[in-house]
Amino acid sequence: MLTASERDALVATILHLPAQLHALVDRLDLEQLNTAYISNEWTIAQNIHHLADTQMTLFIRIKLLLLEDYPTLKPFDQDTWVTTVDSVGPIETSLTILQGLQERAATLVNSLDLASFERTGWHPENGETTLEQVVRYYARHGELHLEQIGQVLAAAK
Ligand code: NI
Repeated sequence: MLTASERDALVATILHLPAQLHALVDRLDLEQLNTAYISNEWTIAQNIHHLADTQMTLFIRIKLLLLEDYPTLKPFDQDTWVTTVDSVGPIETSLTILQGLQERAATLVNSLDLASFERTGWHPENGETTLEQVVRYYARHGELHLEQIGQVLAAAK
């Protein structure tokens, strides 16, 4: 079972993401944000819009797992989601979403008793999924894209 200190670490990681993102991208101009410096990889702007899409989806999965009995966790196609018009505009929209969302997710996760993390649902591609797995991925997914944005920035130099 998840421990209280593991829960605390996940909450800290979740809370920390918006400031880490701002530190990476605040000084970049539109061209830097929208240039694919690594071929076949997303631009920094696409990474940020994708982060907002995915964190919203994962947040809803956390709520479903917490509040419903064995919910189905609907998959989504991340590659088509970054192609719609809302995902190619200024990144401030998605940074604002992430600022509020990470805070709400941290508040929610921090409030959960440890037994709640064993609640389960069904993901059509991944199979049986626990709340702990979704929360761990919620925290880790932010870190993965901080790393990916860092790699794009390194390639831009
Ligand atoms: Ni991702």
